Amino acid sequence: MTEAAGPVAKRILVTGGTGLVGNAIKKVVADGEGQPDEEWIFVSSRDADLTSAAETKALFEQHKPTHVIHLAAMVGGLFKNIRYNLDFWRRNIHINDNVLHSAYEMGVQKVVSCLSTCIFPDKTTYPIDESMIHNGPPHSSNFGYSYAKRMIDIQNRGYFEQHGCRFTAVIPTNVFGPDDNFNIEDGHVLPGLIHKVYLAKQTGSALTIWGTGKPRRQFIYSLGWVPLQWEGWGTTATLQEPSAPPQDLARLFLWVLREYDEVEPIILSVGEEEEVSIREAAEAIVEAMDFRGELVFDTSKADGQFKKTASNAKLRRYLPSFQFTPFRQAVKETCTWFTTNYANARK
Ligand code: NAP
Ligand code: GFB
Repeated sequence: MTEAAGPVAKRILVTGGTGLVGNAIKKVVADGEGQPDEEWIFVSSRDADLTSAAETKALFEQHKPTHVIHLAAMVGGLFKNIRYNLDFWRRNIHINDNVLHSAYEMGVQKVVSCLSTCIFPDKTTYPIDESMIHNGPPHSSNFGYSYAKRMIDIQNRGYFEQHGCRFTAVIPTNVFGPDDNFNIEDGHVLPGLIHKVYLAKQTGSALTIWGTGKPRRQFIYSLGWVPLQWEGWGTTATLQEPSAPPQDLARLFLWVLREYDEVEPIILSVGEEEEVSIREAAEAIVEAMDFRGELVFDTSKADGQFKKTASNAKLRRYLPSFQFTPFRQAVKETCTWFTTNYANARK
């Protein structure tokens, strides 16, 4: 997908443009937040397999981007990570090296890559901040993904020191929203539980929550609000008009791309006080979907990392008045999106 609204000064290539975060950025840009001097190009694995150096180079030569938002990655929830740590490491290391090196070779002015708060040390003090990435081993459940993501920070520093490149990274907490991967076995907890509630309502069965429900997470909404007439979904969702200016992760990406000048990464997170337990997250879904059945905890399943409470103090220093959509409202919108788009949702 390419969008240009005027004389183009920036050609922005978004890798992973068909995923949860890529789709949210696409919607925000399509909804009028793209600037006249920007051309946006959203690509997926169908345009190039970024584990291949040759295909990555060809993609960059085709589009000649001046800026890159690098989202493409092998992504998954706790249980997919446990099963495929080696694949997470190898694929993501190849993807990241190919993208960053092609960006360097093509003279790209700025790259914003995407890390994750799960890359921080498991044994740590809280809250976690940007200075702590390399302090100790990540949680063992996702060491492959985490070490691969940490190496982006190493490469960014290297490209800056040796070549003066402005390659940086953001560190979001657990993301959710429309266009997520709702696959129960492979996906993250919120889309997985939304899908499970949807099925449990149909069959009149209990909702099984994996683990104890005690681990804690900070969730960030991908989108902020959903345009009522977004045609890309095939169906029009019935959702609330926003009462406040739309916010959240996609808009933070636009801000980082346009205004954040550090090579050092920045955590994109709601406040520490917004952290919820998995049980509370499940209860928000139950309420949003009006599920009346029983809740069962399958404690034979892993809990994963207990918590990764992150500080958004750095973000707040830059954007003191930035507003996040309240968690329950965002969950409600996501549940509505999933039920409305069930036929076409990734699951
Ligand atoms: P997602 O929905 O799974 O989307 C992944 C994207 O990467 C898709 O567009 C996919 O293309 C593309 N991709 C995967 N392998 C590729 C390959 N070999 N070559 C080219 N493209 C490839 O992921 P997401 O949740 O939006 O995540 C976006 C970024 O945010 C990732 O870097 C992830 O690590 C990071 N992040 C995610 C979370 C979260 O909770 N979801 C939290 C923190 C950070 P296809 O559609 O063609 O498969
Ligand atoms: O989102 P999630 O899979 O990943 O959440 P992480 C896992 C937590 O939710 C664990 C519980 O405590 C699970 O026991 N849980 C309960 C469930 N029910 C379910 C369910 O139906 N599905 C899933 N998936 N979990 C991931 C990392 O960690 O965070 C990734 O492994 C990635 O690498 C992502 O970075 C952001 O938050 O534990």
